[in-house]
Amino acid sequence: MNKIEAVKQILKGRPTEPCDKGYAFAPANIALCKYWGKRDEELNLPFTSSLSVSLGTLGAETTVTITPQEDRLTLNGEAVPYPSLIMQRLVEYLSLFRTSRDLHFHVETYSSIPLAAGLASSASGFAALVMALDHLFAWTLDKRELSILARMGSGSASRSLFPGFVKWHAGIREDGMDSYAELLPDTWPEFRIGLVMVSDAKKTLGSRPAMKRTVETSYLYNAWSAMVAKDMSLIVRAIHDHDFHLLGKTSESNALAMHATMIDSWPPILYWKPETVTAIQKVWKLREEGLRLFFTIDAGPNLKLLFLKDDQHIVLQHWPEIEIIHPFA
Ligand code: 2P0
Repeated sequence: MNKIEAVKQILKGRPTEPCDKGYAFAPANIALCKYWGKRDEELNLPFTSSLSVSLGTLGAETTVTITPQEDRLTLNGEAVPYPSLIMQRLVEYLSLFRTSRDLHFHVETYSSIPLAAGLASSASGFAALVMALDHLFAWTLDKRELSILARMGSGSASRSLFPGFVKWHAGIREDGMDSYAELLPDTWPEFRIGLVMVSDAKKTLGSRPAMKRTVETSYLYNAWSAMVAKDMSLIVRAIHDHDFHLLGKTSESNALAMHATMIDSWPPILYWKPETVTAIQKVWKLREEGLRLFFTIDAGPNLKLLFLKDDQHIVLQHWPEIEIIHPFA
């Protein structure tokens, strides 16, 4: 099935005339059990399920209106020019929802994600966009359907429709109708994330081609799905029991295993800088000294520290410059 058919299936019988304006907010998210590798690149269907925590008020606020001539994107108050990769991806996505050839959209987005913080903005961007479109057309889709539509913009966007802990079910169907995210009922107000910036340089390889290369060439990737199945059940249990040690340990080891599959690819993929390794070793040393501190790393060089409220002052002594996120504030 292609994207157009999948969108048609979801929007069957829904209104096709836009109202004046659609608005939505969606949070950014960080995966504790990672999504890495697609079984279908067109629909962004993953091989494995993943689990994330949303970042509270950090994310994208998007307004969509109708405009003549061509689609426009205004990002944090500035018009994004054609041609650019971001416009190309946006126009291609918006075309899935064009109910007539001369219908065009003006997408205005404000992102509160700290610039260059090494957080993916595509997740909150596509999630906010799809909810704003739902509002614009008055589709009144449920979260499962919205998650499926967001996933077709960017896989991790499927998880950005909810606050808190979110599980994206990989699904097994070819049409992807069982590949969507759901909110876990548990909250954890003491949970904290610290963003350690070791580099704000633009990455040389995007996560899309990096995932593809890993799937095609990594020998270790064969072990990834078994690892995810085990990690997923441990993380769900840790969240439910508020077992921070189990959560931190499993998330850190899951992130390291994902990077191992990249290093094992050919040509090898290594997002880390020397400063990444220095920061990893600093976490390990502090942990040996008794601090309850773990990390996760996405497709980039920066660390996301995982800790609890009670240890925030100690973490700040060691990293005075970091931004601290309260996912449940
Ligand atoms: C994640 N990442 O679970 C993983 C961990 C990066 C490392 O999801 O191709 O931008 O749009 O589906 O969602 C980044 O990949 O990829 C990502 P597409 P996406 O958060």
